[in-house]
Amino acid sequence: SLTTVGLEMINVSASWDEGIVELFEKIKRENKANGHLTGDDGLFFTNLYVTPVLKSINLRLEEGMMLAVAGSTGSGKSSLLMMILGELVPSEGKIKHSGRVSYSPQTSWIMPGTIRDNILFGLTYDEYRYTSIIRACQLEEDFDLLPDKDKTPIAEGGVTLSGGQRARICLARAVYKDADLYLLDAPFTHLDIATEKEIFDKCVCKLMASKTRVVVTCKLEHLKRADRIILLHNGDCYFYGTFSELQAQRPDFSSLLLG
Ligand code: TTP
Repeated sequence: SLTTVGLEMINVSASWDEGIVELFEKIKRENKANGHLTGDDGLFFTNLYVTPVLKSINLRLEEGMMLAVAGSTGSGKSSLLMMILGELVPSEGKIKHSGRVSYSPQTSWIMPGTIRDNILFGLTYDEYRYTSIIRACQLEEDFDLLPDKDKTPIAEGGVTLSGGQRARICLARAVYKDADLYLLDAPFTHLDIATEKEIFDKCVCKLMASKTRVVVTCKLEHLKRADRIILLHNGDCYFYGTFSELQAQRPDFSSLLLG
């Protein structure tokens, strides 16, 4: 076919155990050096993390598609994103994507500087691009209330931002970066339902319409508008496909979306 692959996973499995074992060994060495007893703490880590965090994941997105990653807490949604980022290396299978990735983590972070610095994050200011993004992320009204608008310094000596403002600034930063693939991990935390709905529609669906997107979300409205949905359950792919296929094949799916 003529379509280009935006993201593909073929039979991918992974576990976090190696990292955890490494970390544990480091803690053990440090404790030993400090003269602390460690006992059998190692068993705790091994039992918890030795099982794969993701098992036999298959998916294929064409360029410009939106994938919704859903599933209950601890089901592996963030881990799936870490795997695309290369932070979690698959023990089996193959991942393909076209290269430049922009990632918005679940926990928003702000560096010292102005709000604008936090969005541009070292990139040059393009007025049109910047304005469309802050509009789509519903940040304009917030800026109007600040003494120096988006040139207001944040962190030490500057204004304190709300959780929702931080979340929207981090989303704007991820969207401003020019990439082939956008990974948005639960970008709507701390936002009220109306703001979430607006930003999902204006930013994720419309402004980013031509971008390949992977969005962690459990909202029914978001799943409906995604091109593909992956529903994880304890690291297994409980479902992969379109929303109508989800309704037909997994009529009980909503019980897995809570949390
Ligand atoms: P997550 O991938 O964080 O699961 P999730 O994103 O679905 O959960 P939530 O909705 O609560 O954010 O975790 C799956 C398992 O992987 C869990 O046992 C914790 C483990 N894990 C690590 O060990 N290291 C990591 O960096 C991450 C992200 C997860």
